Amino acid sequence: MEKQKKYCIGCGILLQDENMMQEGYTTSIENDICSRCFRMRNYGEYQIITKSNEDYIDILKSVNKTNDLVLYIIDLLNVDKDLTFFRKYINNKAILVLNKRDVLPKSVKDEKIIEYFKNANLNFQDVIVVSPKKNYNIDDLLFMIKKYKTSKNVYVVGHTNVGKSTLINTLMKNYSDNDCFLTISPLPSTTLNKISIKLSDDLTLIDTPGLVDRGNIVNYVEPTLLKKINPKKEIKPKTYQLKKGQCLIIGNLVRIDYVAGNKNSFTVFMSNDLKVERFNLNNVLKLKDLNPHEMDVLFHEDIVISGLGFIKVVEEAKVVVYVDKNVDIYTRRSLI
Ligand SMILES: Nc1nc2c(ncn2[C@@H]2O[C@H](COP(=O)(O)OP(=O)(O)OP(=O)(O)O)[C@@H](O)[C@H]2O)c(=O)[nH]1
Ligand SMILES: [Mg+2]
Repeated sequence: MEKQKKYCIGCGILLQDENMMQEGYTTSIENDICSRCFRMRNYGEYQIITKSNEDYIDILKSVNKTNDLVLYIIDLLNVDKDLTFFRKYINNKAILVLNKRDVLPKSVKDEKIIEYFKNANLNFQDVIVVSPKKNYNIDDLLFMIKKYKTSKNVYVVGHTNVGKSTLINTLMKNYSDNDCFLTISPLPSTTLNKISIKLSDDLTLIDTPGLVDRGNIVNYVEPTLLKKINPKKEIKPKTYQLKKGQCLIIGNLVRIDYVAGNKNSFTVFMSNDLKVERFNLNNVLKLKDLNPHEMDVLFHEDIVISGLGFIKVVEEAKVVVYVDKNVDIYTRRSLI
């Protein structure tokens, strides 16, 4: 008789008890979770699995074939470089959920953040700012879901690490008696498959694996450093008045040389645990062996260092940014 297929309730992988070296291994098929999820939850031991982004695109295509509502999740500290990417694949009705509100300063108004995304004309039914970690705006989100859903099923999609599984766990904790044990972690590719979670008789949330951003710094730092990079608390922005010829060094990971422009203001929005230092650029050689990237920053733009956060620059500036060669850096209109 053929064995019945069973999937991990933490990450969605097909469970198997035959090969320890392969995905989905569990000591006994009686278990509900795989060994990888078990170790992440109980010991904080993380094991990176590299998922191909074709799988992610296949998932988007399969969601597109349904008529179901989609929650598109964005991490406010790591806003996608290309916001239109999602719409290349998904025509469904969708709500834009701006997640991890708690890490941006309280002084920034939600309306201002929402306005930024509404101006991008991305064709969402609605836009909402939330923080599942702080249980912020989750009631309003559920209200929106009920208002716009087209069937029982609601898909939760977005890049890896934006907090999709955390959001579903929080919705379930708040509004359902059913158990929900989605595994969450600070590493990319935690969720490996679609997972349906029944919140009530007329609402099922479907978690999905996220798109891995190869340019995100989390792929290139030691797991121990991840804790420092991922802000746990509200970011206290650090402002520096810089003159041409000065530089900022951030957490021994990034160096920004200000090479041309008038007296200028640089505000760093990154984890409080990352030390920021200012030097005269001729006096220090630190991090100069990293890949240099010359950039022209326009009036009121941010310099984004993928996975770390951003630096708001007020006036026009020419800068040289030194960072690991794989990490994506770019400018965008100031978020806040
Ligand atoms: N500060 C903050 N961190 C959050 C919040 N929600 C999730 N996180 C953190 O973000 C990281 C990723 O969370 P996950 O829920 O695993 O993200 P995901 O989108 O499911 O990731 P994949 O399964 O890899 O696609 C974890 O370290 C979470 O603790 C939030 O509201 N605020
Ligand atoms: Mg997940």
